[in-house]
Amino acid sequence: MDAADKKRLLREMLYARRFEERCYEAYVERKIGGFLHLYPGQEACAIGVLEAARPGRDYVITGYRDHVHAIKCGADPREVMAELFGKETGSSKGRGGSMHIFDVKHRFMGGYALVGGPFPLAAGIAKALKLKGEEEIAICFLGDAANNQGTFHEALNMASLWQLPVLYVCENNLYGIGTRIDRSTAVVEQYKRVCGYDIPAAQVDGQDIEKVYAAAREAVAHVRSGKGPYFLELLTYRYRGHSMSDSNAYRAKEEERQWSKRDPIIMLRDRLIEAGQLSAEEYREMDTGILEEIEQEVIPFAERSPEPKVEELERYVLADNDPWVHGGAR
Ligand SMILES: Cc1ncc(C[n+]2csc(CCOP(=O)(O)OP(=O)(O)O)c2C)c(N)n1
Ligand SMILES: [Mg+2]
Repeated sequence: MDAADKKRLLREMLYARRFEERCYEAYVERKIGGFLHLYPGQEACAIGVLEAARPGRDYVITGYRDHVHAIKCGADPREVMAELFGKETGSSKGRGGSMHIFDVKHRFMGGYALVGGPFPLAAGIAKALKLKGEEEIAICFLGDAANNQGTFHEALNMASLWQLPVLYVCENNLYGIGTRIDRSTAVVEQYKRVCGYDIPAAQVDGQDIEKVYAAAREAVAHVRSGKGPYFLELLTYRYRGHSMSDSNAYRAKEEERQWSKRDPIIMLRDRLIEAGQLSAEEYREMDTGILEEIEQEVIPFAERSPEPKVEELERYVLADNDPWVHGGAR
């Protein structure tokens, strides 16, 4: 990566941070309702991995902490914010909310509330890609607690057996809601868990975007070359509670302090400044520009967009439920 690429990644991570912080405020202002899971602390994971792939062409799927993944795939941040505001212009027409961002045009396949739900879907997408002989791959992000779901083991077994082009990326932030990983999981180092399926795996520092990018390049190259699935574990940390309804009282303040010293944005910023590739002034301008963009383009778009119409409540429901609704035969 050259200096220009690193600066772009710095901007993308800072944008993600500011976007998520603004979501927090909008939630407190009651402009966003329902569930909201934020991403600060983990920015280098989604942005670093997808930088090594072909965002917008490769198929990406994740859980409910999904805004940044969608934006890196090419989703319009205004449409993501409008979705959070429950508006018709949202990426899921305001029907999905934070956990169900979806952007088929950019091959962002969601956004799932069900822990473990995306694993078999990713394997299915990869199976389709293989059958069609496509060059694209599937990339499935997951949490450390999600790996205890049965679907994880079922999907990885089939992915390995059929040598499917799928990359599983575990964002290990050490917690599943309020439960620390060593209280829920027998083998805490997640990359070791996939040896039973003969899937190559690696573990890397998820706070250092250059390391994430380098590891992801190898992982993506492996999968794209037809050698079957790969599992990448990223060691990371979320700064906020699990969701907006989590008071975050279960973590030691000292642990939080230690992780904040390894902030992915600050680490890359300082490295660029030390190398003489960025000035403090340039960084401030970058930040101001991002804050202005969010305040002047993203938030007003979401605010001014119309609510979905009540008459259209049943529109976009996939099943043909007319007979049920109109009293027809079962
Ligand atoms: C099938 C299912 N079981 C339980 C839940 C409740 N739940 C929501 S998030 C979560 C923990 C997931 O933690 P992790 O996979 O580590 O992801 P993180 O939130 O840390 O990103 C649980 C158990 C759910 N959403 N779906
Ligand atoms: Mg977790």
